[in-house]
Amino acid sequence: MNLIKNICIGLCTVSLASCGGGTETSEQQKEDKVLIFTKDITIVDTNATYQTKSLLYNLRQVSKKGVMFGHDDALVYGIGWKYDDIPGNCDIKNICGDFPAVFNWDMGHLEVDSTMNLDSVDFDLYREQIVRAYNMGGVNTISWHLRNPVTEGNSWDVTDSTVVASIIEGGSHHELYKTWLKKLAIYFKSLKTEDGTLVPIIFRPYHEHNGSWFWWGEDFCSPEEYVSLWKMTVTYLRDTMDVHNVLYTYSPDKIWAKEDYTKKYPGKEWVDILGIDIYDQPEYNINYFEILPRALGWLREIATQEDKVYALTETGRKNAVDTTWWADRMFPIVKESGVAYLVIWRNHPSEYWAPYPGHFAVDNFVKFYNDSASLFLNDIPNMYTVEE
Ligand code: BMA
Repeated sequence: MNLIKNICIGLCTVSLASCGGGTETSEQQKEDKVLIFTKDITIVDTNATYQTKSLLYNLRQVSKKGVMFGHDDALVYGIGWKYDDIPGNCDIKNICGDFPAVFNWDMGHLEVDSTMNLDSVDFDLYREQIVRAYNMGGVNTISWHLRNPVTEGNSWDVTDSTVVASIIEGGSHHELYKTWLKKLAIYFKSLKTEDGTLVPIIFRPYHEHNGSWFWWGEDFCSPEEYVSLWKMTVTYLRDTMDVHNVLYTYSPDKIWAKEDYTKKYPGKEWVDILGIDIYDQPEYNINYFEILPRALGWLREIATQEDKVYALTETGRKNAVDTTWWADRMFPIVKESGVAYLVIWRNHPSEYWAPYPGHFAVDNFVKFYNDSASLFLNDIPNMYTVEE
């Protein structure tokens, strides 16, 4: 259905243009072009903005060239600094000379009207930095460690195992939950450049749902309930709130069998990017170097079948303790996998995932940076337009 609509609109308007009517605006021409480029791609929101559709198209193109490097909260704090003290600072830039290509931000606590997210970053500063990242040519991804709408605890509060059932249609907290989604929608629509262009974001709600550490996790909802929550979220943002600058990512945690990945998959029409979170956690007896290539192989097969771009949406070795991890252990596996990007979590004194100036793993990180397959900000094309 979506596909047919796309092809039709694309070809109809282009044929009019080629008649030389001369009345078409350049905006319309851009729109025509992106429709042609994306005509074979299923997108969750067929009314997504030109820049958002272009981003989806370009993620596919870039994944053929290399893997974009992403870092959480890269522009707002790092080891030994905060934006308020050193605006413009960035640990990654300081160790390799370039910014990440992908920036992750977490919306946790926006839903309860907090001025700061769960990691104490001001939401106005976040907005400014999301727009800045876009203006620099970077890609913005958004995670959401939201609070528990039933118990009022946090994302990790799993004391009530019926939260998902309570917030989907027919549930006791459904109306309340819609007010949370509304706040998210208003924030997403406020992400605009000076000329009013909406900044595209890649939204990754209800992640790691095959683990049981978040209230939306494996033990706390059935596949039907999870899928219903997913569809309700998309429908509310896209159709009720008219949010059109979003691509949607589905991202379970590590998997032990291929079918684990799709157990709660909402379907091809409801997901734009297939993600997976896999951490190197020897402290939990996790053999990352065995699990990672196997899981990414399955992800590639599923993504090929679904015709989706895919990504390693979270990975890392806590406190960067392995000196050869970046260039010699993790990246040789990831660069062969076909993922469009990988994201490393935040650099905070309580936990850091990337080296910083003076850290013993800097040399190995720079070796990773120098690998032609790792893509930092200066390595990526304009992600927000389509080119021949
Ligand atoms: C988690 C941890 C938390 C943090 C949250 C959101 O994985 O890093 O400390 O609050 O992400 O960034």
